[in-house]
Amino acid sequence: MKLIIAVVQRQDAGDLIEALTAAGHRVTRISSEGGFLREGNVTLLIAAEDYQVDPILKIVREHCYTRTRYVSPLPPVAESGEFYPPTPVEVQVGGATVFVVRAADVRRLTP
Ligand code: 2BA
Repeated sequence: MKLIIAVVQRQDAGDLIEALTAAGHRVTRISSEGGFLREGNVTLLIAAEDYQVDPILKIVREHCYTRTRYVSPLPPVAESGEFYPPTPVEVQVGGATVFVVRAADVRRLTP
């Protein structure tokens, strides 16, 4: 059994969750934020049998796109009177960052 942790862009999350649930997988969506861009993204938790991992990753790959973002770094400390406008830096975000970890057990507890 595996726990798949997938960090995806918010724009891709809705369609991806729909596709995963349509294929019979259970998904938990958690709102998260990337440490670099400090923008909202989505983390999905998907517990699955080993044989389901590859089909799940295929669905993730099909629904997550690479996007280009431009980040303005902090302006350098300038000598008095000088101004250096920061040049935006191009960053490629996505498709998805996926961690596949061994899960000992998955239990749904009821009273
Ligand atoms: P962020 O940390 O906001 O990173 C967004 C994008 O910025 C990254 O896209 C990457 O292209 C770039 N980036 C991140 N750290 C960088 C650095 N130190 N220097 C230069 N560029 C950097 P992705 O690689 O597609 O990552 C998308 C999101 O996935 C990340 O958002 C973060 O939330 C998560 N993530 C990526 N790698 C991770 C890891 N090793 N552990 C945990 N979360 C990770």
